[in-house]
Amino acid sequence: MKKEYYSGNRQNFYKEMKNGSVAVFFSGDEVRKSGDENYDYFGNRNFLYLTGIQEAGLILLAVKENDGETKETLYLRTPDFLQERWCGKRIKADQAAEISGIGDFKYVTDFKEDFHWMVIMGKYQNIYLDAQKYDTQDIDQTVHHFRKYIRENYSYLKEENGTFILRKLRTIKQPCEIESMRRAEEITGEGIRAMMKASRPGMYEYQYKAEYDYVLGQYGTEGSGFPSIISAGQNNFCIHYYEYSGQAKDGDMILNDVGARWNGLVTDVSRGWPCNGKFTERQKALYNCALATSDHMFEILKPGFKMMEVDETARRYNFERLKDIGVCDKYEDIGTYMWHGGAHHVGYDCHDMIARPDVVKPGMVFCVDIGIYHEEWGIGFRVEDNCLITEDGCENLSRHIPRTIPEIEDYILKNNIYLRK
Ligand SMILES: [Mn+2]
Repeated sequence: MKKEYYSGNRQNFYKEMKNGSVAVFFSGDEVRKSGDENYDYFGNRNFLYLTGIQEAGLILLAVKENDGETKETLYLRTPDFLQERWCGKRIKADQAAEISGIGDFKYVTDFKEDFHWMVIMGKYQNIYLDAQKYDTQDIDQTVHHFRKYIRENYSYLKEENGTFILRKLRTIKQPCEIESMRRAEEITGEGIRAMMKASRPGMYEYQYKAEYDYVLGQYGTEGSGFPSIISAGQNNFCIHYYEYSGQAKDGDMILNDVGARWNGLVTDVSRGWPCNGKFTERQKALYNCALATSDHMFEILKPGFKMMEVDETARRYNFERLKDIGVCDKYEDIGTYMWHGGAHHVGYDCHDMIARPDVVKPGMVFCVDIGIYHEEWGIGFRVEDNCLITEDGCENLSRHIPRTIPEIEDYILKNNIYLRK
């Protein structure tokens, strides 16, 4: 991404700030895993959206004066020769300027004092923080400790919900974000095709995953946008399955729910196929219901469609298809076969943290995810694609990944070295 993109994101945020306010954002910290080892650092997504920088321990301070003028400073970690020798270089001001477009830098060790002298004069009434938790049980992060510190020491600063503004901004994808998602879709597709190429009865789930991960690894260090779900047979009945220990038996369906990340943007695609490359009559019947439902959704989705009705419309349509093949008689029973909804937004997060809109608008990207789980027949899979809403309709960003039964069977037949006759 260009630095103008990140500058633009910050300007859009500042526009939403009230005059006489400050905003403080944290890049996040490393979390201890065990012994002297940390979990991989994973930067705060909103900090990444605002700056393009992923490094632990940084702080972005922005002020909006009473006349509406804004000023921003990025606080960097102080150079530390030994720490950097062991753990890697810390970002320097010129590098940070090049990525983010920010022009003013200081060191994090100056932050507390700077902040104190700035707000103690009484010029600012509000403070914007990105402190909204997903769950009340979530552990406190740096921003929550900072909020406590503000309440104890500067209680006259009224807290404003910066998370909400960021969610609103992230709802509509910009052209460069959509381009990044297209690139991520290509890589995801190559990863899924690699699994199809290697598929055969007797293959372990971890081997499928290794095929997928190998492809992603060829494109850089961003890798997967979320933990991959890759399963076979009975394990397909666990919606969020991460064990990868099972083995595909002849006749089993393979389920995967995966997505590469590119420039921070994530995709989320599911494909299902028989491990032996040939759909049985029952697999065909169920798969075509899900596919018809998905196709129907891509035909009707356009600006103005009520977001609340996306899931419901898919469920009703899929029920009719399942009824046609004699699987489900009453709409009340559809939950026996459809275990999850399928219209979550995707972006910087796989389940993107946006402000859930009332109606579908151009530039939104969300999943159309049709899962069917028939335990009695031992068949479970989902067909999940990424829907970009355009000016007058929508586009399936993952359409190029083998999706119909002939496409999947042909692809496997032509490319699979184990199953090719
Ligand atoms: Mn998914």
